[in-house]
Amino acid sequence: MTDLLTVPAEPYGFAFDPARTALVIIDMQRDFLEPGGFGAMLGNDVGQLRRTIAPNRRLLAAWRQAGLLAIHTREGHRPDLADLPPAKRRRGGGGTTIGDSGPMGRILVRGEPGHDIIPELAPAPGEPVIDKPGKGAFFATDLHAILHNRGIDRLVVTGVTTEVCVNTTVREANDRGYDCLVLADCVGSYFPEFQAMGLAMIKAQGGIFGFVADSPALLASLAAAGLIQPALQGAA
Ligand code: C5J
Repeated sequence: MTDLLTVPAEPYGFAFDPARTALVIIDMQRDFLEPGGFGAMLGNDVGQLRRTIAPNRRLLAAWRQAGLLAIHTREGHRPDLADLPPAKRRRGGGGTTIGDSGPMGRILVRGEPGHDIIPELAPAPGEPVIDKPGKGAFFATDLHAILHNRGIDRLVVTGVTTEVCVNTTVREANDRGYDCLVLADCVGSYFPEFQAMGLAMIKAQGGIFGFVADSPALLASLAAAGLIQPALQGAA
């Protein structure tokens, strides 16, 4: 077994065995992040999410170089919307909603352009992609089975949005026995106050849901262990 590494984090250091740790990148989808997508159409400032692209790219490149498991998720529904709860469809303040035509195809429907992961973070062959109908990545998916079968007990969680799908996934993971490290510079919210609170809630009360650090701290620990080239710590 690989020695445990420790990343300086809040509320205290996050110890992990890289071979038993997966990077889970949540919902870095075009409709959430791109200027012409559904999120922008609703009037959100996608810049708040786009600032996470460069650090996620850096992290993913390092993670791959270290030969570790990276998993991608996408929020979306079947084209017939049979897996879309009426309550989820109803909510959203009226107007254009899930399943309707949007600027990048039908909103949050699998197979539509807006449902795709942004090209900057496209999954590599062999990296699992989890299509999830809910906010959490464990609900109605095979994520837990995939992690369990690979002996994974720690997660590094990044993606969007901090207070919705990232928080929900971390809480689901916590209840299933995983330790989660959330990287503050690699998660984003359209709302700065939710970004701050979303992170504060995870690390509160001695890490009630998990740990929070920045990606350079994790990259430094991988480099110190010789798992990545030191150059990758700063490469975009
Ligand atoms: C939302 C998500 N915000 N990925 N989805 O509806 O956080």
